[in-house]
Amino acid sequence: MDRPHLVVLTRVAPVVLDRLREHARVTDVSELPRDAWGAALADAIGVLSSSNAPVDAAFLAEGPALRIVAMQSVGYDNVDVPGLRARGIVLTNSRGSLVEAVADLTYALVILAVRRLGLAMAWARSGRWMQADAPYGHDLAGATLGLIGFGAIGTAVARRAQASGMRVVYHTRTPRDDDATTGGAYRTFEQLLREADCVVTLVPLTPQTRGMFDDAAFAQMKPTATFVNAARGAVCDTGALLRALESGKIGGAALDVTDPEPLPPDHPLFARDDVVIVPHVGSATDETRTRMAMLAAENLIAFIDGKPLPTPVAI
Ligand code: 8YV
Repeated sequence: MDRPHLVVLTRVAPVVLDRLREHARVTDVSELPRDAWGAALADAIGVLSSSNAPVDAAFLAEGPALRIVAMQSVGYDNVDVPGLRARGIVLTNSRGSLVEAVADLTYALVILAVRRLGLAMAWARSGRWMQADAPYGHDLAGATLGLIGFGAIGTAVARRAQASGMRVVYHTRTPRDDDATTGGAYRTFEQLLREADCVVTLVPLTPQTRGMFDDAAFAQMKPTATFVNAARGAVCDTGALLRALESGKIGGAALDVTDPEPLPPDHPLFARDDVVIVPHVGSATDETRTRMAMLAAENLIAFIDGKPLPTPVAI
């Protein structure tokens, strides 16, 4: 009997491909142009994708035999969920496999933003240091970190912040019942914006969160406060962020994600010393990305073997 055909859409470690090939015929199209994927997708029963390989309606139309989409990512906002639901296609993600790496990167952005290290690096590189010391940043100790989204990654960021002496407040749709354990304190969105010295987004991109950081949101933040986006670029209105920085409504920003993404190198945000931008590298370590991809592979293998899926997404 023909072995089931799986297609890998994103770059993964060889060990992951080897693991999949123990159970299926595998085609890796990650190095091919998107318009060359059709031949492989024609009989594929499953794909391994990620946040930078959209599984949209056009993609689904090229995969008539598709039965499972396994994401090497937590987010799946680039997946046509209604399209999967209509065809009974199963979706899985890599939740739980990237928490510490993303929390490290997120807290690195907090430090960069609060201490104004983007400006300090530009000050040194530009030669201004030859004339004067760089402008001061702010202490982490005693400052308030405001987390929008307080799940596994948010609580891991909170641990890092509390180790630096930061107070942690958070906003979620419903308050958690373990604030005594996490050390976090629930705030409404508006309360958090007014209180936080650094606001961090860690929410999935949904119709409710898209554009939630707009002119009105930034206007409620302290003018000395900074903004960190470690969620999805479109959670923030990029024009509103630029206006808030230009008008002094906020003191700076550090971004792991942008809208659009990638952000063109001539974008005005790149020209600003009070903005640090990294190219969506929250989970981008050898160890974590391999762990994420292996979890996606184990979901595909479990599906082929008719066993319970490790990390299914209810759609
Ligand atoms: C990666 C992510 O950017 O997990 C997510 O949702 O955004 C990150 O882990 C990427 O999606 C992994 O390929």
